[in-house]
Order: sequence, then structure tokens, then C-alpha cells
Amino acid sequence: MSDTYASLTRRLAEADGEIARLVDEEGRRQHDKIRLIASENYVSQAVMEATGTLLTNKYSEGYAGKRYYEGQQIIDQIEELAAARARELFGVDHANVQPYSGSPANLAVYLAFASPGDTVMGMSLPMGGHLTHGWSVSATGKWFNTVHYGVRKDTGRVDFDEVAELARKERPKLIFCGGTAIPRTVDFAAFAEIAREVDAILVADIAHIAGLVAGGAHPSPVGHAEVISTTTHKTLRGPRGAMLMSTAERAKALDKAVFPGLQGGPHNHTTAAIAVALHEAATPDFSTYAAQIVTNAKSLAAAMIERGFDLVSGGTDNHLILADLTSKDIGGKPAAKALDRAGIELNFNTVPFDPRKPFDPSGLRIGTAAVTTRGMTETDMPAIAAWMDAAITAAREGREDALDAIAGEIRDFCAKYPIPGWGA
Ligand code: DSN
Repeated sequence: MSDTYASLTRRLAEADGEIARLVDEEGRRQHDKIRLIASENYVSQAVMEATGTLLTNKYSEGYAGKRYYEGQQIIDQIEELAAARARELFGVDHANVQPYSGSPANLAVYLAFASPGDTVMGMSLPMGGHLTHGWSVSATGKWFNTVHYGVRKDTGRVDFDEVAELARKERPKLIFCGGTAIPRTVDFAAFAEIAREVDAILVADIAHIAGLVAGGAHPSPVGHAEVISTTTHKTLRGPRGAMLMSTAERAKALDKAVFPGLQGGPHNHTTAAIAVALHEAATPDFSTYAAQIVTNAKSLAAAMIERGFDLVSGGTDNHLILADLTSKDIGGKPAAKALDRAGIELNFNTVPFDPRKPFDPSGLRIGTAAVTTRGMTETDMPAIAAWMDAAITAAREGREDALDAIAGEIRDFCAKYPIPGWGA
């Protein structure tokens, strides 16, 4: 354990050795592995410190200047600063920084602009959408009449003819674009044109790509989507939380839906950490990081293709790669488990038109944000692809010793890339 880390957790270790030990073990795990889960990252020490402040002690239901508890002199300033930084960074009229996470943020959008039974439209989950875009097992799918678009089988990209046709037929109140497993640029302008034609509100869920948008590595939805929803902890590299952004016209309904519609007191320690992350995201270094994420993803994709991996859509434009392992003769789940043992952490995922079940699908989802934060570059990506290929071959052949040997190599490799908050 590093000195910095030990001093930060000294009192925790004194008070609760068991939890301190587990936190430390998680630190080692995060340090020793190549982390490729597309929705994860490493936050800065500053973001971590803001998250661990005494702001967690305060209740502040309501909004700045209109709270239901006294003692908001400081909290109001923190929340206003976070919202102002979000408005400035993304160039939006309005930002609400209170949603607890992405799913509650999206629920607030439904509450603001639709009523139970209304029709809403989103990308289907197995095609790359999100549960809260109306998937059947989610409350959004149970309470609303949801219709879904997908991608074309031949290109792996959104089929805008299908989107337009479905929108004209179903006349949804809301159209969600964006998702959780989309390796290509989201064409916000094309979605906006369709939404305008059918008089729907376009909601851009940029949870995965918010850091790329902020850093100029992905087009912005501003000017196309009236409502923008995002988590703050993926490519944006903040604490676990979310934000809703919108045009001035949509602001009031969104705020009312978040509080008192859905939530109680905001998590003020998270709000402060969001403010810190947004401050970091406004720097030139962050734009360099955002561009490097994409460079790394393209390099990793190319190296994987060379090694015979089939990639949905044939590659990537952003931080995310979706591999279909059918040609590798192994399911996504056993492959992900073997890779984890070999020191590469990612998740199994459905691929479009997947013949297998969601809990045992054909694919792997891979993201390059966390390795980029650690300082890995495009020159490191071929080695990662080689380890992935070797681990998958070893898994298929049942050679567990080979997985352990790879894990050792990866531990040595990772030692060159310290992580914030842990390590020498
Ligand atoms: N957990 C998010 C992701 O991994 O993309 C979705 O909720």
C-alpha cells in the first residue's frame, strides 16, 4: 500500500480493519489488471477526496435558494458551481446535477415529459441501448408503451430508415438515442430531424461518451437534443453520479421531476466531486486524454482484427469495441471469466442479432477509457490484443496455467502505470 493511500485511510483502518483491508485489496486488483470495462475509469485523487468530504453530512432537499432545510449557505454555492461548470463545459442552457445515477436521471425524463402508457422509443438493449430506454424488464418498459429500433445486420450501424418509419408509425413522445454498447458515432442531427418530424422530444443519453463530447472527440448533441442525460463516472471521469442538461424550455419540468418527483436530498459530496471532475474536464489535458481514448480504441480494434476477432460494425469511432466471439468458438461469458483470471477485466455482452441468451451471449464489450487514464497509448494496444487472444485460446483449450502465466505478465506490465489513490 502506498504512503498517500495509507494516510488517507488511516482512520478507516483503525476503526474497521476488515473494510480497510477489502478496500486495499480492491486497490491492488484495480492496479494489477488491465481494466477494459467500457463504463469504468480511474478518477483523480482530487475527485476521490471531494467524494470523501463532510459534505456527506448535509441534507439539502430542493434547489439553491429554495431548500427545505436550513444551513445551505455553502451547499448552495457548491451546487451552483457544479451546474455552472456543466453549462459552460457542454454549452447548454440548463444543468441539473442532482440525479443519483443514470437510471434515476432517465426516469426523471419520463416523469417530466410522458405519462404511463405513452409511447416512447429507444434503441433495443441487445442492439446497444440501455435498460431505461424502455426495455421490457425495466420499469420504463413496464409503464410505457415502448418501441425499439436497432442496427442494420450488414453494417452494425443504426438503421435510420427503420428509425424514421417506426417514429412515423408510432408517434412516440420521447426518442432516446445513445446507449451502452455503440461503437460508432451517434448521429444526433439525423435523430433530431426525425424527432422534429414526429413532434417528439429527442433525449441524448451520452453516459458513455460524455468525456469524449466534453473533450471534443465526439460531436455534441447540443443544438439537436432538447434533453441530454449522462452519468458522470464513465469517460467523463467523475464520481458515480449523473446530470440532466437541457434547453431553457425543458428546464423546469426536468428539475421538478428530479425533485420532488423522484428523489430526496442530493448527495452533496458527489455534487462537489462532479464539480471537480467538470473543472478537470475543461482543461487542455482532458482534451488530449479524450483524443487518446479514441486513438487507443482504434489501435486495439485494428490489433484485434489482425488476430481474427470479428468486431461489430468492423471497428470503432469512440472508446468502445464490441467483439463477436462466434468465430473464436467460445461464448462471451466463459471468455470474460478466463480473461479476468488472466488479468484483463471486461464484460460479456450481447451482440446485435445474438442467437445466444443475454446471460450467456456471444460477445465481449471493451472500452479504453481506464487504460488511457493510466497512461497507456496506442503502442501498448497490440500487446493487449495479443494477451486477449492468447487467453481466449487457453480458455478454449482448458489451460488454466496459461491464464495464470498471462496474469503474471500483466501484473508486471501494469506496475509501470500507477493509478490515482493507490500504488507506489
Ligand atoms: N452500467 C452501465 C454500463 O456498463 O454501460 C449501464 O447501466
